[in-house]
Amino acid sequence: MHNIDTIIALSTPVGRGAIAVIRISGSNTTQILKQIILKPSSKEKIDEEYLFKNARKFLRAIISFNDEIIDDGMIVFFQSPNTYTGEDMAEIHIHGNPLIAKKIINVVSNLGLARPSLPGEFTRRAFINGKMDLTKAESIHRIITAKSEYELNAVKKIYFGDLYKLINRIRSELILLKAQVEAEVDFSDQDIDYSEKEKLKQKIVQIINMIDDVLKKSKIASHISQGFQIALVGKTNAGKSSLMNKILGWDRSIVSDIEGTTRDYISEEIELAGMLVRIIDTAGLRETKDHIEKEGIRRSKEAMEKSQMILHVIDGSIKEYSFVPELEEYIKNYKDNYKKIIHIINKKDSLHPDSWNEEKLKKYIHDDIVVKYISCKTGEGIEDLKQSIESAIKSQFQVPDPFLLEERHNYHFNKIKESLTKVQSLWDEGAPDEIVAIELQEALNHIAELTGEITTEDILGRIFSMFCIGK
Ligand SMILES: Nc1nc2c(ncn2[C@@H]2O[C@H](COP(=O)(O)OP(=O)(O)OP(=O)(O)O)[C@@H](O)[C@H]2O)c(=O)[nH]1
Ligand SMILES: [Mg+2]
Repeated sequence: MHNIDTIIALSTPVGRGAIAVIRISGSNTTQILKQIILKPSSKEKIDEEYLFKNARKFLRAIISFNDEIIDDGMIVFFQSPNTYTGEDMAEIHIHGNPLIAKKIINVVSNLGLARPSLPGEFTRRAFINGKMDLTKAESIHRIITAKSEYELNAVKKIYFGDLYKLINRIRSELILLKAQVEAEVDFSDQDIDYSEKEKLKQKIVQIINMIDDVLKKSKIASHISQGFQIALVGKTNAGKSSLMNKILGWDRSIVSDIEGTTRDYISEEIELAGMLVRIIDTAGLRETKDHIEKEGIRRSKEAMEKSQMILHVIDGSIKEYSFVPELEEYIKNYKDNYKKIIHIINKKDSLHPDSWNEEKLKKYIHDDIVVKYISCKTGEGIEDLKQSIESAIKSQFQVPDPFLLEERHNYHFNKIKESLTKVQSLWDEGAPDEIVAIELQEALNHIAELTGEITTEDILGRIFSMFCIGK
C-alpha cells in the first residue's frame, strides 16, 4: 500500500458543514484530477495543459466518475515545487457532507492512484522536502489544538521562527567555540592560553543563560496555557468552602461546622481578570491522633502542584495550632516563582487572642509571605482578597515572550546544557582540548536534533502521529 506515493485525505473535520476540502499530494495529482474533474461549461474532462495554465487559481469543477456526477465544487491545483509539501498538490472543495468526501476518496483509492494519508503526512512531507524545519512542522499541530488565546500566541512565535532563530544563534556560537578549540588542537602543541580560555568560558556561560531563559519562559507559559487554577487548602473547618462560595458569589460548596465536610475535590470555573479560572476546594487536612489522613494530603498536594495559585486558609477563631506537616513542608519549601501562595486568616469576626497572626506566620514561614485577614461571615476583606487574586493572575499573564516548548525541545536543551556544564568542568580540570571538542560536538548534535537535521523514523513517527489526518 505504501508504495503509492500520492496521498489523499479529507482535511476539514468529519461532519456536516457548508463546505469540505479534500487534499491530494504527490506525483499522481494531475492524473487524478484528469480522471474525476469535468469543466462545468462543456462537461469535458480537464487536461494537464489546463491545470498548469490555471495553477493556484480557483476553478469551478464538476466532480464525476464513470458518468456519475458526484458533486459540484471547486478545485485548486498547486504545481511543485512551490507547494506546502513540495509536491504537486490539489484541493477539492465540495459540499460538506461526509458521504461525498468518502465517495471521492474511495473512487481515487480504487483507481490505484492515491492512498488515504496517515496522520500528519502532508506536514511530514513538507518537513522531509525541506519546506520547513522540525520546530515549525510540529508547531502546526499546536496551532490547531491550542485552547486559549495565550497558548495560540505562544505557539505562533514558534511557527514564525523565533525558536528556530534562537537555536541557530546557539548553533553559530557553538560552531565558533568548537572551531577555536579545534584550532588549538591542530596547530599548537600547547592548550589554549589563559586569557583566551577565560573568553571561551564566558561564552559558555552566556549560552547556558540563553537556554535557561527559554526553559524558564516555557515553564511559565506551559503552566498558564493549561489554564489558571487556584487551590484552596488548609485544615478542616478553616472556612475553605465558605471562601470558595464567597469568591464564586453563590453557594457551590457545602459549609458546615462538622470537620471534614468536604470529602473530595469540588471544582468550579469562574471568570476573574478576564480569564477563565478554575477554583478547587479541597478536603480539609487533619491529624487524627498522630495518624494523618494520607489520601486527603495526597489530593491536596496534587491540587497544589497543578495550581498556579494556592490560598492557604487558616482558622483565626481558634488557638494557634501546628500545620499538617506535609502541607507545612510544601508551603515552606515553595520556591517556584510562577506560583503564588496567599495565607488567609479567616473568621476575623471572632479572632482568638492566641490564633495565628501575620507576625507569627512570617516568623514561622518567612518574611516575604502574603497574609490577608478575612471574614466569610461578615464579608470583610473578601473584595480586597479578590483584587489581590486578580492582580496576581494579570501579572502572571504578562510574561514577556512566552515560548511553548515541546517535551522534546526541553529534553534537547537540557542535554545541551549538560554538555556545556561538562565543558566548564573539563576546562577547570585542565582536560585536553580534544575531549572538550567532543563534548561541544555532542551539544551540536542535540541542536541538529532540535531542528530535525538529524532525525530518526521513530522520532518523526512520534511527532506526526499526533497530528490529525489531512494536515
Ligand atoms: N465566625 C465565622 N465562622 C465562619 C467563617 N467562615 C466559615 N465559618 C464557619 O466555619 C465552619 C467551617 O466552614 P467550612 O467553609 O465548611 O470549612 P472548610 O474549611 O470547608 O471545612 P472542611 O470542608 O471540613 O475541611 C462553618 O460552620 C462555617 O459557618 C467566618 O468568617 N466567621
Ligand atoms: Mg469544606
